[in-house]
This record gives sequence, C-alpha cells and structure tokens, in this order.
Amino acid sequence: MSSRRTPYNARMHPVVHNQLDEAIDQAVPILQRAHYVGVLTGAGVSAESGIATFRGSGGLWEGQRVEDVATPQAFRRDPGLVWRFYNQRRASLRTSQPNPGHHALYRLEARLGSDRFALITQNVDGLHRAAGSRHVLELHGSLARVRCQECGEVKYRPANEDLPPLPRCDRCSDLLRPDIVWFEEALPEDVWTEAADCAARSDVFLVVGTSAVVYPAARLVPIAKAAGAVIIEVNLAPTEASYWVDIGLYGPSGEVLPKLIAL
Ligand code: BV8
Ligand code: ZN
Repeated sequence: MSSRRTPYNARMHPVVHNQLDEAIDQAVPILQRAHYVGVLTGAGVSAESGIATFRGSGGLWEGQRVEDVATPQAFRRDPGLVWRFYNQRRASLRTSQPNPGHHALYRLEARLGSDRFALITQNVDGLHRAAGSRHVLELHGSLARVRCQECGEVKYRPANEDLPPLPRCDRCSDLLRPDIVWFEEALPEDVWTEAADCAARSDVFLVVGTSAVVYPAARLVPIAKAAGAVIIEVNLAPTEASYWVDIGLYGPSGEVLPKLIAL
C-alpha cells in the first residue's frame, strides 16, 4: 500500500503548489493596478484563528439545526438554548487572535487607503477590526453587541464579558438578544446598501473563505462581476461563487493572502 501511495503524493503535491504559485503570480499585477478593491469574507478566513466554520464536517451547523438557534422563531421558542449557543461562541473568541490572513487584508487597506478599499464580512467574530481593518462592513452583525428585543437599544458587550444566561435590558428590562442577523431576517439596510455600492465600484473583488450559499451576501459576487470587476477567490476548494471567478487561489487564506498581498 505505502509503496503505491508515496509516489502518488510526491507527484501530486508539487503540481498543486505550482498551480497556486502561478495563479498568485497572475493575480498580483491585477491587484497592484486596482483602483478600488472589495473583499467579501466568510468563516474560512477565521478558521486558522481556531474559530469553527458553519458547514461541512466539524462545522457549527453539524449536530445543530440552524432553525433551533439562528432564527427569530428559535429565540421566541427557547431563548435559553439560543443564548447558550451564542455565549459559547462569545467564550471561544476570548482565546482567538487574528491570523496572517486578517493581517494581510489590513495591510492591503493600509496600502490603498480606506477610501479605495472595503472589507465586507459575513463574520460576527470582530477579528478584521482586531487586526486593524477600518472600512469593515459587518453584514450579519456582531457577537460583541446585544440588542433589546423590545426597545431596540444596542449595547457593546465585548466577548470577554460574561453575560447571564438570559440577559435583560437596563432601560426596559425586556430580554436582550445577540445583535446578529438570523435567517429570515433582513440585513441592516444601510450596511447592505453600502456593501452593494462598494462591490459595484470594485475593479478587483476578492472572495475569501466563504461557501457563498447564504443570500443576499452571495449576490455581491455577481454584482461586482457585472460591474466589470476581476473576481479572485481564495478558498480551500471551489465554491458556489466559482462560476463567477476569474482567478482561483486554492489554499488556506492564512497562507495565500500574505503571499498575494506581500508581492
Ligand atoms: C434574508 C447566523 C429576507 C448567525 C447567518 C428558503 C427559506 C428561507 C430563507 C431562504 C430560503 N432560501 C434562501 C433564503 C434566504 C436565506 C439564505 O440564504 N438561506 C440559504 C442558506 C439557503 N437568507 C436569509 O435568511 C437572510 N435574510 O434573506 O431576508 C427574507 C425575509 C423573510 C423570509 C426569507 C427571507 C439572512 C441571512 C443571515 C444568515 N446569518 N448567521 C450566526 O452567525 O450566528 S449565516 C451563516 O452563514 C454565518 O453567519 C456566515 O456568516 C454565513 C456564511 O457562511 P460562510 O461564512 O460562507 O461559512 P461556511 O461554513 O459555509 O463556509 C466556510 C468556507 O470556508 C468553506 O467554503 C471552506 O472551504 C472555507 N475554508 C475553510 N477553512 C479555510 C477556508 N478557506 C480558506 N482558508 C481556510 N483556512
Ligand atoms: Zn429595552
């Protein structure tokens, strides 16, 4: 067995790496010439910071029905269960740091200037801001904020703060909920409008670490493409967005982004 496997691995690995290096070489001058760069990130960009992704084996949705924890109906039915899910995720952030992928995106913004760069993220972990990124559009909210379900007051409650199992509003005493966009809820309109504008303004659009199956976020890719952007995907493997992609960089974003952005 092993004598058959060894030559196969030895033959395949250099080929995969050469393809990635060639694709990075192709992408670098396009990125260097770009006037406006938009980036859409998903859970994969934080995987190397130790934060679980959603779909696939070991993902947050494995063994956990989305409908039980990430919908308004779930919160009405069992707010304690929903808060346990979110308090666990807040706790997991305490030991997480931005990884080289987050840092590389920060350096790209620093080089271009924030008026020529937008980082649109589906993530709720705050790691892009922790890495220093400034023009960040959080489409799905933040684990570091709570919102009163009655009076709507939003409060910053950083993940290193313990919350009670059923936190209540200081102002009206009603139940607080995570300030997260659940399934079947609309995205914050101002954030979505700005994200769509930025995608349409981009001449390069990076799609990083997302399965691109959740809407409307996934629509940003064809929006950017229709406006003439070159679409560059960074992921472990092709995704639902790959149909629109001009250059695919298939490898871990914590390794690929620093190479793409250093050059
Ligand atoms: C809306 C949850 C209008 C909270 C999230 C049928 C019925 C009902 C609704 C729908 C329907 N069909 C479509 C819809 C709309 C629905 C939707 O898109 N559903 C899909 C799933 C079918 N969307 C909505 O409901 C949105 N609202 O449409 O409003 C409306 C009104 C009334 C009724 C209907 C509609 C709201 C969507 C908000 C969802 N919120 N958050 C929480 O986070 O706790 S979604 C959840 O998925 C996450 O938040 C995350 O942001 C998002 C996207 O996931 P990804 O980030 O892409 O993560 P995933 O695990 O999938 O992929 C990881 C990727 O990383 C993989 O590709 C992997 O290969 C890669 N990777 C891994 N490691 C690495 C890596 N890549 C690089 N390097 C690595 N190291
Ligand atoms: Zn209140």
